Amino acid sequence: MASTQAAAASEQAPTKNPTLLAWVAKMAAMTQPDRIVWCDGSEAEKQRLTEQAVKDGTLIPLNPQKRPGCYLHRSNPNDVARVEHLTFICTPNKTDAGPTNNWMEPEAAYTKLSQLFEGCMKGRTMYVVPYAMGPLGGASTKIGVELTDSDYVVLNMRIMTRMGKAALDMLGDSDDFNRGLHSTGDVNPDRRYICHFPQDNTIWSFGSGYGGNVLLGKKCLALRIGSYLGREEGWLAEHMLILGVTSPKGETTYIAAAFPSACGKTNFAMMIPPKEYQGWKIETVGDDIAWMRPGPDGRLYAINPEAGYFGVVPGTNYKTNPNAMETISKDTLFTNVALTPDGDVWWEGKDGEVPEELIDWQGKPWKKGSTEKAAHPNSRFTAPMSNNPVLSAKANDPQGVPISAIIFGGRRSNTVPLVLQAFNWTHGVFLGATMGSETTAAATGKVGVVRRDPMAMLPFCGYHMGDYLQHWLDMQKSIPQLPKIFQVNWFRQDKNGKFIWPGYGENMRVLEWIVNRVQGRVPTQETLLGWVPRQDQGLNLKGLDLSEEAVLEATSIKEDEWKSELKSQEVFFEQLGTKAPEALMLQRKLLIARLDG
Ligand code: TSX
Ligand code: MN
Repeated sequence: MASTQAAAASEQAPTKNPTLLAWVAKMAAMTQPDRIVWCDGSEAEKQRLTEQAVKDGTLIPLNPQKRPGCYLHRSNPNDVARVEHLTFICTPNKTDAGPTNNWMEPEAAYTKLSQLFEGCMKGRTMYVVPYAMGPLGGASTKIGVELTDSDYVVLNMRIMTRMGKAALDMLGDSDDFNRGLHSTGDVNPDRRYICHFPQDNTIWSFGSGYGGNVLLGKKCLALRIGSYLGREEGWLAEHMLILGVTSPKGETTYIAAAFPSACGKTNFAMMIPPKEYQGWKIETVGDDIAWMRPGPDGRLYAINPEAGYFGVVPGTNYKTNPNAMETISKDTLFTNVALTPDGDVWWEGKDGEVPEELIDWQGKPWKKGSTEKAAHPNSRFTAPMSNNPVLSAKANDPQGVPISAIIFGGRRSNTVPLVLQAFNWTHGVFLGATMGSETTAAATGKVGVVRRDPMAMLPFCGYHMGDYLQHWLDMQKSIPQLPKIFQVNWFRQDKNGKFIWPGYGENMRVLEWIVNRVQGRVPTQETLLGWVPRQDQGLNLKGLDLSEEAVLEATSIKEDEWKSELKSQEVFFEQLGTKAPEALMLQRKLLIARLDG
């Protein structure tokens, strides 16, 4: 049986790549699918798979007048988010994975998961999904092949990556591709594992059908395996949006920014400047992941390895993100949102009236006023980036864009001021390393607790966090024209718990200051924490309905808050043990000395 399948696999395969054929045959021998289908990424294939997914109930067609080309998918209610406790980095030594990752010994992991994969595709189809992370033909671009028994995964990968024949052509006969194996299995949380084998450039994912666990190009390859490869090869794989800001004079500055989840990365990447900024334009290169490497001119160049957006739906509306609303108006897959009687989708925080009646994300009738959420808080859209009205033309440029500034942000109700610039690269890495974000009601656990999330990479770093921070420090030597590093906080609150800074489009004022700083146009004020906007020649607040006290409060630096902040940072650094980089420990000491001095 196994050898018949191996023959079948190579017979219809649109490639002669011997490594790829042998691997597909081996995986098919283990999982024993009834059929093997090589995906070409064509329109005809999309139609065929969509029709089939509608027939088997995986997709519900939406009203073609209201949402042309859009479908709704409901995942198993036990399978609605990434599962960090079931995500493993499988390196020979536990210390290589570090204290912030779950670890399994590679052979033990292969053995354990082989038992789950054994025969799991009987009666099913195995899809072979070749895909490129990054613009086709780019030097930074990586090829992956995902074997999956889920048509939903294929249709999502088709949006999120450059999938099909083009990727296979780019691979040619090379053996340099990520080997991804996925089966939805029986969606049992007790038999769910997402295992990464960085040394083998391999990912095995079993027992889930949800986005981040199964769209292997995204968090698994582009961040966990990517960060590992980045360290080996001298580049950075980061959880960052990339945007271009163009001034009325036509000068474009490219910026990368890391924010933990629930801080509005997608909103920031698609932001519309306020009316006072006529002639300014923000364009999106990417909303989630940046791969950055030094370019021939000594600057740091970034590509967005993805081709689509897998964004959180609730809270998205024409006030918070009009460009996202346009992006998801057609050819979009919705997962776990509510269905309206007229075949449109609905979610908490959508514009307009709450409908009287809905079908909720679990497929049950829902009435206005219900205490249950109609859409799951982690419900998602999968939309092609080509739908984005402000997509940068550079999003498809294999060279990427030269990054002038890197921003680190977090959700902090106190302590961290609106914006500051790091004194230098090492200090900037310290700001990234000490990033923290307060938990929101949507997340599990307590509200308002600061979680350390260095560079927003805590769940996504594929090796030891201490080695990762050292790699960031080391990159200084290979980037002659270093980006300037900034820290921002849109989420500071007043005594009454009200957000002080209006955020959203008004963040353009902070962005303009950052642009002016990197272009060397404005003077600055030195503080204990870094350089901040001066009272004069600082932030442009023209037309902003915000009192002078509020601005002072949003930008204030309170020494007592920083003394407790440093204590809380210490807990994180202690976790890294001897791998906590010396240069960061010195930054910490300098800050303590400045505060005590
Ligand atoms: O995305 C956000 N950004 C960045 C936008 C470019 N959000 C949403 C975060 C959850 C995804 C924000 N929330 C931002 C922000 O800058 N700021 C805030 C906090 C805030 C919330 C509401 C108001 C002001 C600030 N104002 C009113 O509701 C009227
Ligand atoms: Mn993300």
